[in-house]
Amino acid sequence: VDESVLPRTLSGRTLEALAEYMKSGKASKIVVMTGAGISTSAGIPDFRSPETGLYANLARLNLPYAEAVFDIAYFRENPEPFYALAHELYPGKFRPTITHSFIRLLQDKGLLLKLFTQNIDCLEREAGVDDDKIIEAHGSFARQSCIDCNQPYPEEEIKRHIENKEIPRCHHCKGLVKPEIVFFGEKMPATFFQNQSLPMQADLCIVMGTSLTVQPFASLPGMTREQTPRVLINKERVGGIGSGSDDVLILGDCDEGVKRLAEACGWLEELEALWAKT
Ligand code: CNA
Repeated sequence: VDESVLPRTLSGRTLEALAEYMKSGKASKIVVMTGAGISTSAGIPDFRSPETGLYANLARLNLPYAEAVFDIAYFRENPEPFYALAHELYPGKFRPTITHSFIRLLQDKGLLLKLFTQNIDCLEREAGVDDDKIIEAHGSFARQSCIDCNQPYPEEEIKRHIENKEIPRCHHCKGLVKPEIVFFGEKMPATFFQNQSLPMQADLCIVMGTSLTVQPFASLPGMTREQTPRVLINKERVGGIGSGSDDVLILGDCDEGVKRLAEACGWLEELEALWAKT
């Protein structure tokens, strides 16, 4: 952090000062922004890590190039690889992390203004974050529809098809059905654009587990007001967070960072109990 810049809202750019701010009740409209890093400890690989990432492990699907698995033009011609992957990633196989439960805790305390996530794994939902609090910027497995006539498709049916390694077809037009994950060549959900200026209303911004490299999501932390504290809980410093007057860096594993923050707020027992029930 730039030591020459004095904090304007916090008493210091430390975890303790942040906790003091949160405990004082001044952080009552928190926006949280998350990415693949909050789900790696649940066992879901990120996409791009050279050895462990999903793309590195797609050879068996005989794709022309790894990203084709999420390419809408490719999917139209050959939906099998995506469905093979969906079989592995479909919600229900992974348990939310304590970081997911932390977001739920903020909601339970009435402090969560909105969660913006890039994740498609639905673990925030499984941790109990309400649908109306979540903006899934890149879509998710939460809904599915026909790629031709857009007709919604029942969840129990897609679940059964994915389990049985079958490809679901629209009941109305026989078109291909796809979970509403945003593929390359598709528009982002309208709810993202409707809510992207919401961080301006926040009194705290928490960014966790993202490299902040994918636009327009990466611009969200910059939408907060200048004096609004921003905290980055991540393995590495990203997105220029740390240069603002009230930026706090909690670098390292996000589950550990979240536990430290919860402890400083006096919420650790409550958080652990909530997670244990998940
Ligand atoms: P990314 O580009 O892979 O960045 C992940 C970030 O998290 C990096 O900065 C890592 O250092 C950091 N990180 C990884 N593990 C931890 C950890 N345990 N504790 C703290 N930090 C950690 O992922 P982004 O989400 O930023 O990239 C956006 C893409 C990835 C979106 O389109 C997602 O849909 C997509 N994705 C989602 C999932 C999922 O739904 N779980 C999985 C893989 C990729």
